[in-house]
Amino acid sequence: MESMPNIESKTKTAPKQKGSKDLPLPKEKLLQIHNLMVKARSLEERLIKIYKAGDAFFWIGGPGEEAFGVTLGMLADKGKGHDHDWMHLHYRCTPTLIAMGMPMGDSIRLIMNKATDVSTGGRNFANHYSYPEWNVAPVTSPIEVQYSTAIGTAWAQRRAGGKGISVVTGGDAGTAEGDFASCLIWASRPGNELPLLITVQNNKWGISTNYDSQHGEKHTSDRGKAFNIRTEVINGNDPIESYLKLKEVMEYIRQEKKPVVLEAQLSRLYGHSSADGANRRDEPCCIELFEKRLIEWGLITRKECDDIKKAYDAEARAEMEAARNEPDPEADSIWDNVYVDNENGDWRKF
Ligand SMILES: Cc1ncc(C[n+]2csc(CCOP(=O)(O)OP(=O)(O)O)c2C)c(N)n1
Repeated sequence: MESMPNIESKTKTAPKQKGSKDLPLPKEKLLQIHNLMVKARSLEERLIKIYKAGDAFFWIGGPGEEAFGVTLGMLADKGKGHDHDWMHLHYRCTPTLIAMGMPMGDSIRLIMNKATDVSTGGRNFANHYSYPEWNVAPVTSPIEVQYSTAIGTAWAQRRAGGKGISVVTGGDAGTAEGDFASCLIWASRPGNELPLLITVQNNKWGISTNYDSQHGEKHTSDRGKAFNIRTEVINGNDPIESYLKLKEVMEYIRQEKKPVVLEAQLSRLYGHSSADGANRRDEPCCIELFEKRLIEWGLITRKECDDIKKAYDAEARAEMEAARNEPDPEADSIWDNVYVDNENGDWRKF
C-alpha cells in the first residue's frame, strides 16, 4: 500500500530456539498474546459477516489493530474507581476489550442492536462499548471527544493520588480536532502534569483522506514535544514491541505522574467501515507476521494456529446464532441512559 508505515520491527532478531530464556517475552505470554489477537480477529470477521448478512446496520472496528490493542488491554489495570486505569477508547477497540475479558457475545449483541446488549441496550452501533465496572468510558461517535474526557479522569486520578492512570486511544486524522490539542495542553501544565497515556493509532487514513496530504509533522506524536511531553513511536503491527513499550510507558506514567504521547503505526485491514465495503485490503497483517515468528521459534505449529482460529470462528458463529433469537429494544427504553439516572451513579442502568 502506497502510504503504509515502514517501521522495521525492533524485536525481529530474537533467537530461533524453543523455550529459550532469550525469547523477548516468556513463551506463555507470547502464546497468550497470539491467542487473544486471533480471538479478536475472529470476532471482528464475524461482525462483518453479520453486517453483510443484513443483521446489522453498520460495521466499524479494529481488524489490523490486534497487536497494539490486545497488548494494551492486557496491561490495563482493570477495575472500577480512580485507583484503576480509566480507558477512553474509540471504535477500533475490540482487541483491547477482548484482552480485558469481554465475552464475544457482548460485541455481537451490540452490533445486532439487541436489548440484551450490555453496553447500550441495543441503542448504539458496532464497537461503541461501555463498561462502567471496568472504567471503560462510553465510546463516542464524534471522533476525538475521548481526548477531552480523558483529561477529566486523569485530573481526578492526580488528585486522588493512587496508582490509576488514564489511557486514551484515537486515530491519526482525528488529531486535527481541537480535543487533541486540549489534551496536550491540560496534560502538560507545569506542576499539574496528568497521569495520562495519550495514544494515536496511525493507520495513515482518515476514511479516504491520506495522512501524507494532511500532516506537516513527521509523526503525530511529535506534537507532544512542544509541550515537553515524552513521546514514542512504535510499530503497532508488532505485538512484542507494543507490549514492551506500553509496559515501559505505563510504568513511567504510574510512577512519575506525567503524560506520554505514543504513536502506534499499524494497518487498517478491512478498510474504514461497512461504508467502504469492509473488504480485506492488501496491508501487512499483524497476526500473519506474528505467527510466522512464533512458528519459526518453534513455539507453535501452523496446524495449532489454524485450530485456534477455527475454534474462535465457531464460538463467534454460535454467539451470533444465540443472539438472533433475543429481543430488540422496546420503544419505551428510548430515554434510558440518556442521563445519569440510577442510584449508583452509573451512566448505564440495566
Ligand atoms: C467530529 C467528527 N467529525 C467527523 C466524523 C466522521 N468520521 C468518522 S471516522 C472519521 C475518520 C477518522 O480517522 P482517524 O482519526 O484517522 O481514525 P481511523 O478511523 O482511521 O481509525 C471521520 C472523519 C466524526 N465521526 N466525528
